[in-house]
Parts: sequence; structure tokens; C-alpha cells
Amino acid sequence: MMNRRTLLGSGLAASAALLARAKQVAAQAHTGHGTAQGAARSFAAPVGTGTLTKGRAVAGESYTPVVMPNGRTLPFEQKNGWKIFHLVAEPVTHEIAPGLTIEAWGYNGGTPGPLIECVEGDKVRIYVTNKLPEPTTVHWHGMLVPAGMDGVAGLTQKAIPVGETYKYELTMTEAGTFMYHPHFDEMVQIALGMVGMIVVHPRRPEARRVRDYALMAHEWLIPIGAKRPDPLAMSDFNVLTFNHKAFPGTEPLVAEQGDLVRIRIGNLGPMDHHPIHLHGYHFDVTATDAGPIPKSARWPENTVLVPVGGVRVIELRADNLGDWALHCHMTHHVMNQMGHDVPNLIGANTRGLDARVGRIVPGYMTMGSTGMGDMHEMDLPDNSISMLGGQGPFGLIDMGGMFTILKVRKQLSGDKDPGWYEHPAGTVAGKASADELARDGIKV
Ligand SMILES: [Cu+2]
Repeated sequence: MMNRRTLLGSGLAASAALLARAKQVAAQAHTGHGTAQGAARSFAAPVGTGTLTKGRAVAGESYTPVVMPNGRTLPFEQKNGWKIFHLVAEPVTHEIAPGLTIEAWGYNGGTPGPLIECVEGDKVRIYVTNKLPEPTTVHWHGMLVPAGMDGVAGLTQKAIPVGETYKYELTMTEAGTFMYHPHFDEMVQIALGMVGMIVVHPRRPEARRVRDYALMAHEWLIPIGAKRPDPLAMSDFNVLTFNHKAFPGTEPLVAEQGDLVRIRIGNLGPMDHHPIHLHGYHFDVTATDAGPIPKSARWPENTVLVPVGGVRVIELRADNLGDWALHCHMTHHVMNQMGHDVPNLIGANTRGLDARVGRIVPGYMTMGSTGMGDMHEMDLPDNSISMLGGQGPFGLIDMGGMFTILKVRKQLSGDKDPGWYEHPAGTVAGKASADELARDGIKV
């Protein structure tokens, strides 16, 4: 249950009242079962699934497979000089982070769609079966394709009717990072999760060891307690994701000292551009969804703005060991649900408010008068995630949403999440001693 003492004196009143109501409803629905509905969930540290460093090696191909953290790669067959893929558009159930599961739309049993990976020059045939309750198409975003393969309903093809399978034939004329999404009822289908990435590898193999990652940024409005994202949202998104996971649900990226790390960041979210920021490194933006940026035109960056409908590829050399935050720098995009649309009571005197409001709304709890860093301690209604993130080695990581971690180690053993970084002695910020303050003339 909530720790009321640590939360006293603050006041996200509307949200707290909503929580109290949600708790009442849940309690009524479960009377007699003895379950503590709405009890605060534990915040597990993010743990990888063991697929972090290796993609799928493909017979006859020499590229390093791209890893889509929390994601999948679409299998294919080779027949008569074609690579044959099959995408199935369908409703799916998807976990955003432990505690929050949604009814979304996606491809092949999940969302986002699986990564389509192939090689420059490939002839690719992609069958698309429509198991949605309405027509759809697939548009190959950024790719140079014949007009009739461009997937725009009404303009270049008939929308794929419910239950039918259409065929797209594409020649991968250039290497690069592209995306796919429907071009029928775009607002609804994209908002419900129908997005995916495409990587076309150069025919010439890379000269060095590469850790190659794909991250798709997305944003959702998921009303507290609801399972269906609201596709009508324009500005009030409350769940921000990488590969449709909100921290602490995001798998970390890993690299070994000396690796070239390439991160392909796509954005097919409905409305927002995302300034994606990486700690511990300066990186180059090396490509967009229109191909590589000439070396002479690159400049170093800490933050790359990934526009809606765009891809930015960043590269860095993994030479700074540690656990490094990789996140959107819009502060509302590193929060989860519950942190939006609440009154600002920072600095307000809310003493006695709990007792008074509690007479009308049982279980009422005010929060946030000393800031909002303690919001993770709120009780949560069913099917929701805390406004803040997960447990780290030094306590709460108070960011959620579009946040993940790049873990760089001297050596990695196997393909698993290596755990938290072990800092060399004397390299972690800590409390200053009286001697140190005196030595340096700091008066506090
Ligand atoms: Cu953002």
C-alpha cells in the first residue's frame, strides 16, 4: 500500500481523487477475494531477454543483423531469386511495461511490426494479409519504388479489403533505413501501433565490428485504466515509447569497448518530433531515411531531432564504459501515465487537505507539494503505469517513457544484459565530507 507519510503535504489532487475512485471501483469488484487491488507494484529493474547482441544470421549473407530491442525480425524464404516475406496486419495485445497492457493493432502477432531486413539489390516480394476489421495498405516509407507499389489507398492501389492478401514487389535499389505503415485510415491505424522499420544493408560487408540497433519512437494516449489507445489524441499523449515499450519495459542496448554502435531511430508517432539525447558520448548523424550524409556534411551532436515521418541514424565508437541514458529530452516524454493534467501544487500548503477531502472521497491522498519525484509511490489503478520509471543501482530512476540505456563494457559475456555498471572506486558522485568542504573553502 501507499506510504502516506512520504507523500503528505502535496497535492496532485485531481489525479489522487481519480486514483481513489479507481481503487473504490476495484475494491468493490473484488470484495471478498482478499486481493489488494491498486496496491503499489514493485518496480523491477529492466532485464534483457537474451537477444540483445545477436540478430538472426542469414545463410549466404555477410551483414551484421540489426537488433531491434524488445522487437523481432521478419523471417523470409528465398525462392527463384526473390526474398519472400509475409506481413499479417491484425489486432494484437501488447504490454507497454509491466502493469500496462493494451489492445493495439500491429503485424504478425505484435506491435511494432517486425523489422524487415534485406540487402541492396534484393528483389523482395511482400505478401500482406489483412486481418483487421477494416481495409489497410502498406506504404514503404522513404523507399524508391514503382508508383503502383507505393501503398497509398485510392491514389496508387485499392485498399486491401478485410480478409484479403495483396502482393508488393520491390527491388531494394539502395541501402538504408526505411519504415512501413498503412496509408488507409492513417490516423487510427498508426495511432494503434501499425508501424515498422526496414533496413537494407549495403552489399559490401562492413569493415569493423558493429552493434546495429533499430528504435522506433511512438506516442500514445491511453486513458488511465483503459486498454485501447485513443487514436483521436492530438497533443495530450501520456505514454511515450521506444519500440512500443516505456521504461522500465525497454531492453538496454549493449556494446563492447571499441565497437561501432549504430542506432537507427525512426519516428512514425502521430504528432511529436523527438530530440533524442545520449549521455556519455558525442555521436555523428550519419544517415536519414534518404540515405547516408556525406562525411563532409556531418557534425558532432549530443541530441538528434527525429521528426515525425523521419529516420535519423547515429553512430559512435564505444569507448566510454558505463550505463548511459538514451532518452527523449522533452521532459514530458520521459514520464509515464499519471503525470499529466494534474494541478500544480508545488510549494502549496496542503496540510489537512487529506482529512477534509477524504470525507468526500475515501482514500484521497494529496501529492507533489515538494516536487513530483515521489509520484512512483502512488497506488495505481488497474492497468496503468506509474508516472515515473524503474529501479536502478542507486535507487529510483525517475524517468519513464522514451528512455533506455546504452551499456558499454570492456567485455561482454554472451548476449545477455550485463547488469549494472560497476564503477571504479572513487568515480561516483557522493556526499562531500566536512574535511573536503573545509579544504576547498565551501561554506554551507
Ligand atoms: Cu519526445
